[in-house]
Amino acid sequence: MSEPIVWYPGHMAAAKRAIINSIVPADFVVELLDARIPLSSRNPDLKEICKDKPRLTLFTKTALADPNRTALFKKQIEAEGALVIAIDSKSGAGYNAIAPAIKELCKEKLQKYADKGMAGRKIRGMVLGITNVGKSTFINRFTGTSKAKAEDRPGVTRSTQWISAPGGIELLDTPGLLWHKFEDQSVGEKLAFTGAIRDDILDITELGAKLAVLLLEKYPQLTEQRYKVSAIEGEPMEELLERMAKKRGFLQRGGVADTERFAACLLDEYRAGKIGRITLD
Ligand SMILES: Nc1nc2c(ncn2[C@@H]2O[C@H](COP(=O)(O)OP(=O)(O)O)[C@@H](O)[C@H]2O)c(=O)[nH]1
Ligand SMILES: [Mg+2]
Repeated sequence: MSEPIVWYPGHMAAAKRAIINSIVPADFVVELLDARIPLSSRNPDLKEICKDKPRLTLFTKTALADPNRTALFKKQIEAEGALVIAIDSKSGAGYNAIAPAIKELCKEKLQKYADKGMAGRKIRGMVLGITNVGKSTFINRFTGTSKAKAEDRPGVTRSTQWISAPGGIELLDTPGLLWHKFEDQSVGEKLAFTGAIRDDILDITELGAKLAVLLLEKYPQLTEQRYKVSAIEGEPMEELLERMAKKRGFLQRGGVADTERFAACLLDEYRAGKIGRITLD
């Protein structure tokens, strides 16, 4: 058995403390979930961090996710009483609904400001979510600026200043938060597949093999179409990866499958949405 993925470096603990401190002046919280793993990308600490602040939940990267699953998970989270909007920050899908939803969430506060003759006062929202979920990209698109730093590499957001959006809304970018123990190992793995955990601390070959198994199980048609292999019952995952590498022509000298290079390629292609619209939760 492989070691479970546990990733909670010191800067994550510091980030959590910083967020708990800076949430005080926020009027509301925007929670970002990756539509490809809406449950696994949910931070169970968020309730503790947000306390009773009104919360808007956004599903990001919906263009990469299975639309049927997105609709299903949206309903499921809405059933808990949350306000959920599915967006994609590349196309801008869903963006029109965001400002009205924030105003609705902060209705009482806005009314209070109006009653006190402070109608122009801005409402402030803190943007929270795991590394790489799309926080900076969302803030930049929503505010029409490029002040939040979007990075392909996880773990690089630096906490900055409140950024103004049209309509009297201000947003604060935050560093990505992961949590200490993934209650179930598959959560850690899914975070790694989608790119929320830095690759350089992981065994890429093993990760690629696990992703190959999961893809064939959940989306056999899309996976067979792209990689020209189908599942063989009882086959060890290393052998599946070897077959896939060979099919793709990833060979080392002597005709041995280059599984490490193929694993990296599989992860890249999954993350880029090249296999199709796939949700892993
Ligand atoms: N397709 C797609 N890619 C996105 C979306 N949002 C963010 N990304 C990409 O995901 C990566 C991480 O985004 P970033 O905003 O830096 O995430 P952060 O760590 O949460 O701030 C970048 O490569 C973005 O271009 C989205 O809605 N759709
Ligand atoms: Mg960021």
